[in-house]
Amino acid sequence: MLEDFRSGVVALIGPPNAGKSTLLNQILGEKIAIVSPKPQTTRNQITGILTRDNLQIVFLDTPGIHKQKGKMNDFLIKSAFAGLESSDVVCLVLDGDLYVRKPHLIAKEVSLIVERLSKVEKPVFILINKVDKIKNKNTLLPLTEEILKFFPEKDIFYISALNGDGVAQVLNKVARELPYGPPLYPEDQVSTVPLRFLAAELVREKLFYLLDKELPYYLAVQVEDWLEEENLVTIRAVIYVARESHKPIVIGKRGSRLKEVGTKARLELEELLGKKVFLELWVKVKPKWTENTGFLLSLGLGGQVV
Ligand SMILES: Nc1nc2c(ncn2[C@@H]2O[C@H](COP(=O)(O)OP(=O)(O)O)[C@@H](O)[C@H]2O)c(=O)[nH]1
Ligand SMILES: [Mg+2]
Repeated sequence: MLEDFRSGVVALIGPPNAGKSTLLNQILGEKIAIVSPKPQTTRNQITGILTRDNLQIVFLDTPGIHKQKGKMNDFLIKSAFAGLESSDVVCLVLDGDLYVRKPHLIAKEVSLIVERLSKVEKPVFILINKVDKIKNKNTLLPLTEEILKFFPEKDIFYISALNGDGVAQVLNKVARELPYGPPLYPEDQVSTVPLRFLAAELVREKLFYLLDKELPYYLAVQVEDWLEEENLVTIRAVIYVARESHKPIVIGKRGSRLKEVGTKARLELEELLGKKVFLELWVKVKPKWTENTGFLLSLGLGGQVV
C-alpha cells in the first residue's frame, strides 16, 4: 500500500578507502561503484537505488572527505558535502580495522567531518566497517569509545561491507528514519549513473589495480563513442594522462598493460550489458587536467544532486 511506502536519500560519507563504494555494491547486489585498495577512487557522486516492497532508498556514494589541495580535490570535497545536504539520513563509514591498528589516525581523518556533521540536523549513523579483518573482537570496545569521543550519542553499527555482515541491521534502522512518500525512481532502476559513465569508470578501476602508486590520480577516462548493435556494443574510450611521461606507463611494453586493462574492463562490460563488447582504448596527454575546470565538469565532477 502506498500509504505505508517510505522513500528517501541516504548519504554515505567518510574518509577515502573506508569502504563506501563496497558497501553500496553490497547493498544493491550489483556493482555500480568502482572500488580499489587505493584511496580516492570515487570521484563522482554515484547514486544507487534500492527498492523493496514498501521502501525505496536512494544512496549517494560520495568521494572521500580528505584534506588535499588542488582544484580536483576541491570538486571532490564539494561533491561529498553536497551529498550531506541533499540526504534524509547520513551514514558515516569508517575503517574500523585501520583505526584498531592506528588509533591516532581517527582524529586526523575525522576532524573535517566532525565539524560538518555537528551542523547536520538529521539522523547520523556511524558504521564501523571491515570488522571481518579485526581478529581480536576485544579491540572493538576501546575503538568504539574513541570514536564516540568525536561523535557523542550517535548510533554505532559494526559491519563488513565486503561480506555483508551487519548490513541488514543498518538498512532496517535507516528505513525507519525515512519519510513516508512515493518512490522517487521506477522500481527496476538501480542507478542514475549512465552506462557510458559506468564503462569509463570500469576502465579507470582496472587502471587503479594495474598501475602503481600515484599515477591513477592523474588519469581520467572518457567514452567518446558508443555504438550499439543487436549483439555488439562498440565503445571507444580515451584515457587522459597529465604528462607525456605517463603515456608509456599506461600503455606498457608493446601495449601489454593497455591490453590487460581493456580485456578486464571488456569482460565486466559484457556481463553488465549482456552483449559482446568491442572496447577500443586510446591514451592522450592533457597537461594539468586536474586544474582544468571545463574538463573536470565534462567528467561530471563538482557534485550533482539527486
Ligand atoms: N576486508 C574488507 N575490506 C573492505 C571492506 N570494505 C571495503 N574493503 C576494501 O577497502 C578498499 C576500499 O574500498 P572502497 O569501497 O573503494 O572505499 P571508498 O573509498 O570508501 O569507496 C577496497 O580494497 C575494498 O575491497 C570490508 O568490509 N572488509
Ligand atoms: Mg569509493
